[in-house]
Amino acid sequence: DLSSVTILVPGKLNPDTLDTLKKTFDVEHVLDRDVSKLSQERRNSVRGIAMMGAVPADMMDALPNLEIIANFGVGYDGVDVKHATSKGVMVTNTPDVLTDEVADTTLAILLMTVRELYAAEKHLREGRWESEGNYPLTPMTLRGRTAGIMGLGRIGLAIARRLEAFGLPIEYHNRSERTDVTYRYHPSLESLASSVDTLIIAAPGGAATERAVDAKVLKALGPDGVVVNIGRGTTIDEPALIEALENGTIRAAGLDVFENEPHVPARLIALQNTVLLPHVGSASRHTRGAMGDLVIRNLTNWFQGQTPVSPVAESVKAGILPRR
Ligand code: 8YV
Repeated sequence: DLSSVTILVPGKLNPDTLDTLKKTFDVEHVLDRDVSKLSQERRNSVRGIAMMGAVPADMMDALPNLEIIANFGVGYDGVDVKHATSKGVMVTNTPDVLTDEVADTTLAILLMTVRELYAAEKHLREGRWESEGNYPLTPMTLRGRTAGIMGLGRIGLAIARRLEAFGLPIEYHNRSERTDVTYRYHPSLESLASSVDTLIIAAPGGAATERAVDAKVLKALGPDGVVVNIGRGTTIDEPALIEALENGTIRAAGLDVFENEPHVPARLIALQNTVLLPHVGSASRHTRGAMGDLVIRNLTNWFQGQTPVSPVAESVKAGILPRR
């Protein structure tokens, strides 16, 4: 009987997902994420977590009967998976269901950035087309560009397919070379950056790529360089990016993610050669709904003694199984 299984929701969650969860499970919603203020008895009863954002080690340690963490999102850099794995706690995420949405958004950001579509739209809305005339011709174009993808996973590949349709040559950097694509592989990010002029970041984030896109990489990308980031803000050295945009080391950037969300540095906002979006890559009702359904299916499966639909690689590797 799932209604006797307690699921902790620390912080905000998609409202439809929260509603469905409440209809299925016994939900403890701790909006300020402070689990320590729950009674010991209540903490003991928690067997699952449904969340977006972060689950640090101390939150897991405060819940002695925790079995599963169901992350709302494909990226789970906020979850201390190493700690979860060491405790035999399953972690699931929401791959696939958001791939096309995020790839669509990426192409939109790229076009907005190189063709100044936001500024051009503003020109019309402010009545300047009629009063001043045409919006100036854009110095940048997608024509003749070469795309370099950092992180050729599911989302990176969906972006690559779209870029192919746009006629762009594609190269990539990944943890390891893929055997199922013919795109040129670069074993280092700097090598990729020096070979292309359009760097698209679709890497998952986390310690391994923290601030990997640094001053050296940006310099290698060069003065016509465009950076698009739809992965994680932590993958870019944000102060170095701001420098590079201010002094012309690169040309422009389109960013959906930032180092310290929802804070966006004022210097970044002051720049005209940036397109800045509030982490909307997957943010349609359709796709967030599908992600929520997957979170719930992962939890439902688990508490019915089955394997979850989408366990993360670390949990699979560790052979973590339901407890019944
Ligand atoms: C999530 C995301 O909605 O899937 C991801 O990794 O970044 C977004 O799609 C986000 O994690 C929750 O706010």
